Amino acid sequence: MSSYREDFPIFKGSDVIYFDNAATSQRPRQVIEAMRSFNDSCNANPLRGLYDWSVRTTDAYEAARHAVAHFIGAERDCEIVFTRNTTESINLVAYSWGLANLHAGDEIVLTVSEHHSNILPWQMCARRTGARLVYMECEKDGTLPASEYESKITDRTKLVAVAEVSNVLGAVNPIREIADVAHRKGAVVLVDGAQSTPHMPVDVKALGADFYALSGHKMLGPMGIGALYGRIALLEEMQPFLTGGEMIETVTRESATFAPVPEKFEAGTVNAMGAVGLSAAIDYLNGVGFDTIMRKERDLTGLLLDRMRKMPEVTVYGSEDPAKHCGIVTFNIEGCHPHDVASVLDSEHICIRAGHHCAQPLMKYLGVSSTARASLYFYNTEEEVERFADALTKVRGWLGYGA
Ligand code: 7TS
Repeated sequence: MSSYREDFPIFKGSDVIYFDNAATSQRPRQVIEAMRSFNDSCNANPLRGLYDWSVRTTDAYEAARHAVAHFIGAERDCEIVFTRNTTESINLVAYSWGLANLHAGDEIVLTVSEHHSNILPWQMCARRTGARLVYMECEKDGTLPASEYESKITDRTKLVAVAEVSNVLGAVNPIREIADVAHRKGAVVLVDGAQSTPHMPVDVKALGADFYALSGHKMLGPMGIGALYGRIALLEEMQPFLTGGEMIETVTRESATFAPVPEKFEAGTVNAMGAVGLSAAIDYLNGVGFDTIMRKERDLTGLLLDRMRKMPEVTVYGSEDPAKHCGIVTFNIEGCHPHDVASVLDSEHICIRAGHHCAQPLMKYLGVSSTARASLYFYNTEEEVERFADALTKVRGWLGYGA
């Protein structure tokens, strides 16, 4: 029994096996308590009030910004813009930076394994500016060969937008190497960190990221809070994405001047309680430590892959090496639709994901229309993996295909 599991109220007295952590993680008591304490002690509209509760809300919100900056190695707190999630962070860059800086003939380089959140905003930019999308192809296990980024990032490249970790294969992209090539060509690098911040230490400076997007709900925090890191020089020259209250300096009937970053990008009332929750999630992750998180995920994934290798009807996608999965195990069972696999496992109180995982170009590349996906996190247990593997051996029988 993992002692970490006991920190998560949702598992108390429950036999549910939650293996959909790549979609959203669960929240420990410490996060829930931090949000409750904020709610019960000082909830008010931040940034505008001059009374104690509003000032304390503002302080808590700015402390959370500092926590995120420190967590991902940003030099300055103002390089962190709070958003709703990774999707909004990437859209902010697409609308504010992309539409202003991309032109006909420019190229935006992506990988074929991107989540739709890191494809659609660039399709929009390409449509509206005349820029072109160029895809780097990965190997079947998700590895991105150096020849891809060395050949596809060229003098025409203005932006390279890549996920640090694939949400389907769990493969980690060589961001530093990609960024070095991109910067040599004068391109800007956006990193989608939705699947990396929950699993590994991140240092945006060491990675060479110019922009870095993350979601709180995938790293033990609440839904509705995410962040965008942007290099200060880039953020300062960008126009706002959304406009309205709290992001201005002065407004006349005809025009406005904007507040400095990051307020320029945080129009309207912000999600202060979400930020407090995200900050508590960061404290919790740091308390467990990424060494422990990575070791536990590797051990659990290794156990699951060992069990699955003994099931000839099961095809696993991704690396043979459990350390290269970030807890994500994507698979199919011969003759069974992944939706049926997920539904029948649900009746055993096992939560997994099935479908295209918002990565249809990757599905096409892998030659499948959909897959099942179990995604583990450090609070899962060996016992859960064994119960899940036992259930997998029975899926074909339950679905009427014989044992
Ligand atoms: N990028 C990656 C790599 C992701 O895995 C996801 C969500 C997103 C972006 C979007 O994150 P959001 O918080 O803005 O929604 N991935 C998944 C998933 O794999 N299953 O459900 C959501």
